[in-house]
Amino acid sequence: MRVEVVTLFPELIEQATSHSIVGRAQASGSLELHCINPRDFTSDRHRTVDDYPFGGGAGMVMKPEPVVAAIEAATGGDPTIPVLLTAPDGEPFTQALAQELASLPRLVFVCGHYEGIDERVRDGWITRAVSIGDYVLTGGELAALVMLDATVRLLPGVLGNESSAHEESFEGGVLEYPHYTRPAVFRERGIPEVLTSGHHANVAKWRRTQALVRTRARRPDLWEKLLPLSKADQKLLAAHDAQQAQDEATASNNEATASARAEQSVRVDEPVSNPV
Ligand code: 6GU
Repeated sequence: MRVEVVTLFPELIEQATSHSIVGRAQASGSLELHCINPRDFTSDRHRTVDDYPFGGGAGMVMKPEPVVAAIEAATGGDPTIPVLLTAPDGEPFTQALAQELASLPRLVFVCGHYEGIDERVRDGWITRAVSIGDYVLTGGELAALVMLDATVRLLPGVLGNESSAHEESFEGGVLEYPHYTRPAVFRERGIPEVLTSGHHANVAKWRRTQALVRTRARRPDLWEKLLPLSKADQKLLAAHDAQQAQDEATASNNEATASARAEQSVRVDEPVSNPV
């Protein structure tokens, strides 16, 4: 996959993509990444890329000429290459969009800056605007990096273990199950027994149960979309909830017993008042 990033801060993109998995994806040829700086497409002495907003108001707006020239350099004028603008008012970036992007041979990210980009650029040269969440960043570079990272890890051969891209949170609409590694006891904390049982089917059931329970507890929005559950999932969840209820009953019973014992021992220890 070939990706062009139109950015006023190419060093930020280059630095962040030169390490780890995205760095390796470039070294192996799975990803070809280029940065294009709108500042290189200015013709004035100050290499001006922004200007005051028509109508007044706070902040600066990115001038259309250098950005469009940079986009045209990025696409080479090929109108079939999607051009994504990072913008807080864009459509939400999701795992599904990452999958879609990962299937493309080429892609251009345009990193918005200052108060925004001249609306005519959006109208004429942007395929879609995308946001990474409901908060405002100082610039689009970190958002583009987030989207690029989520996309690149889905490219064939980029992750060592092909299944790890598919077992994770959001694939299949559930959060991921908990993970443990050695030592089996860390600072008096053990691990779920099933994981050392060697019983692969039970491990798979436990993991699926944990994924379901976590999704229900932490992400009611995802949970709603998961309903109705399959018969198999219903069974796992019912067994989990029954066990949980039993554990809670046992715990509260133990607590009652302990406090009754404590009560009794207090009575025994109480100084006996002198009989009249
Ligand atoms: Cl894509 N850009 C900016 N500037 N802020 C954001 C964003 C994008 N997504 C969330 N906040």
